[in-house]
Amino acid sequence: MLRLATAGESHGPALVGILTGLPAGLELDREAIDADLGRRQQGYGRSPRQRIEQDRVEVLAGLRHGRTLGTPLAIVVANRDHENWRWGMSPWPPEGEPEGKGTKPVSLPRPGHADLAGALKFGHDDVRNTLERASARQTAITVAAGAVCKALLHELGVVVAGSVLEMGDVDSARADRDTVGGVVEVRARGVPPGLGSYGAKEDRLDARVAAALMGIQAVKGVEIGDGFALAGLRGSEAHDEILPGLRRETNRAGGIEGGVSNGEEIVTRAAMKPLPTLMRPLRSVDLESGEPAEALVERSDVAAVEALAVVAEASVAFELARAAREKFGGDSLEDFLAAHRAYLDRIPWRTP
Ligand code: EPS
Repeated sequence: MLRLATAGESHGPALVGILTGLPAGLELDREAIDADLGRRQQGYGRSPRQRIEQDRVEVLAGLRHGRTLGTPLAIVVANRDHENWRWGMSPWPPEGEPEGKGTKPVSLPRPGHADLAGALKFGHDDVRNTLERASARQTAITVAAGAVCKALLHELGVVVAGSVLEMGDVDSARADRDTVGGVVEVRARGVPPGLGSYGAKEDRLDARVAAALMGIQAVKGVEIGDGFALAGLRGSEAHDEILPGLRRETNRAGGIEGGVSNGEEIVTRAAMKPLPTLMRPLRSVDLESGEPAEALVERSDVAAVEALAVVAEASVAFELARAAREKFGGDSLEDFLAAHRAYLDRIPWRTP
């Protein structure tokens, strides 16, 4: 079973991930992983933070001479900005006088951020104890792990790609000290039919892909294939007829029927709300005094829609790799690929 456990605060020392369930013998390309980390940092509307960070993956375990060992893969992405938060984000009680950033407690929750709900839930007096982990900074590890999953999927001939479909006008939003959101799409080609299952709701591939996308910061809506538009159509207009050779002329289902991949391209979209840190803050309440106040203003992005496309791509790649590991198993890459080949030989399906 492929699993990813992660940890790390936005301005703490580093982001960490442990990926278990990879087969042995998978070749990883450090530059390909770093290239995806770099793609995530780009795009219109990013905060000046991205000039401080130059995300690179470090591997601490599970890899030898560029090939997986079949044991847990431990990955790290350092937070270069931690240098400016050494006192404020010190994991241990800090020594010396307070200096740098993060020394003063935050008590002004931002509407739309995890600030208020997180502070209430965990009983934090300092909202920073919530916002540091809730920050989308942690998506760097998702992308590094997703790049590893893309390498595995590549062995099956599967290609996953994210792109931006829509985004608000960053220039005018920045001038108005406001933020914008947008819509991204992820497509996956070469996915064999039969990933996921209708046997239980948690096994359904669409449910898993949707959960993975909804798990990304600021995502408020997800659809598979034509999604919400299908609700207004008749059945005769909504489904993808099956033609000789098991060919389809349409793909309104987005490559998943009954929670199982049907061999067509997987198509999914995610809607991102405008980011909640506004330079012209919304009304809030000071949690210390209980009095009306303006929400916290601190350095942030105007938009991160292009970054979301990369994070969504990585998240879908993880779910597809997980479903492929379940279906084809194998302790080594060779066994995994042999099972994939035997399956495709057995079913009446055009191979990619
Ligand atoms: C984020 C706030 C900003 C973003 C951050 C996500 O952080 P900072 O306050 O340090 O500028 O830059 O995203 C990243 C650091 C990143 O690498 O994506 C938030 O509140 O979610």
